[in-house]
Amino acid sequence: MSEDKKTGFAAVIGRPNVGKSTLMNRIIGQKIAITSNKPQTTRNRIQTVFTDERGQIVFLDTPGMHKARTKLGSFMVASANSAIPDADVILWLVEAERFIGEGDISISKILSECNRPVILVINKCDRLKKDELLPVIDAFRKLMDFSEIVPVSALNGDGVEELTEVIFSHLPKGPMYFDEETVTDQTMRQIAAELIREQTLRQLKDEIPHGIAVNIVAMTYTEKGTYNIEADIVCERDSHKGIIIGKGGSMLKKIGSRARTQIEEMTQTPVFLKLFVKVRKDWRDNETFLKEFGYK
Ligand SMILES: Nc1nc2c(ncn2[C@@H]2O[C@H](COP(=O)(O)OP(=O)(O)OP(=O)(O)O)[C@@H](O)[C@H]2O)c(=O)[nH]1
Ligand SMILES: [Mg+2]
Repeated sequence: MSEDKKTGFAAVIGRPNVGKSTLMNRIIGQKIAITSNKPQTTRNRIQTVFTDERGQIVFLDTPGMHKARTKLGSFMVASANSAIPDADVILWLVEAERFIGEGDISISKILSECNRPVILVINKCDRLKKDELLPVIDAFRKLMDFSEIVPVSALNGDGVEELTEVIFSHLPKGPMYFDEETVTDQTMRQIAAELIREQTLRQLKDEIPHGIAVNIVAMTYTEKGTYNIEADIVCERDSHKGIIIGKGGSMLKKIGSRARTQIEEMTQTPVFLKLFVKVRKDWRDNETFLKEFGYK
């Protein structure tokens, strides 16, 4: 009987780069959200659905909470904040290794007033020695009251099943929100654009990838059973364009071939990918461009 199942929304909140998207991908067992070692990788709210015999958890992955310096940044922080009232339970993800900073204090202020159970998830525990965990727990406990505290490693999966059980224990009983086949609200086009942007984050250095947007111009399924994709990599300055293309086109080739492999894995279909690099000066502060690139 579906009435015996637990179902609800779990928002994954935290500072940039703490492993929110890695954790969500790990629990659902599929790569939907892109990840990188650079902060501010996720820019939109991404919904994914985990279903098993216990019920259904609808995860809301969010951009990292930070002090916004651009209109894109403000959009990202607003997206993260918007997930809180939509959730039945909040997962506040923190990094085991890092000291508590101003960012954590301001997140704790928001969450202590949200009237929802907050689970403190201490991630990246694979980097900690056993006796280093207790001081971390004590430090966060001083900030606010938590419903639960769960140490995990999103990277190797330690503690993730325990966390899933804890999330279910905080969800109400009720009918499922989605059928069992539903995994995400993201379209294939959106995921393809993100997989291309992921490679720009992974291959390019410094500030350049933060000023990149990817726009899928065309994505067609051909009679031969392949996908033909044309996409623009949009950057902020002429000088960035040259770096993205690289010597003799080498960087763009690398980004394209790695992104193609990832898109083929997702679609289980051969992919032909054509990439173009365009400049839209300071697009991160331009409302029209932000809308055009899906940040609205
Ligand atoms: N050692 C270790 N690294 C991890 C773990 N979880 C995530 N990472 C790494 O941390 C980095 C950031 O991971 P993301 O999942 O992109 O982090 P995020 O919180 O979604 O970041 P934003 O989207 O920028 O807010 C990546 O390099 C991950 O591989 C973990 O449990 N252990
Ligand atoms: Mg992320």
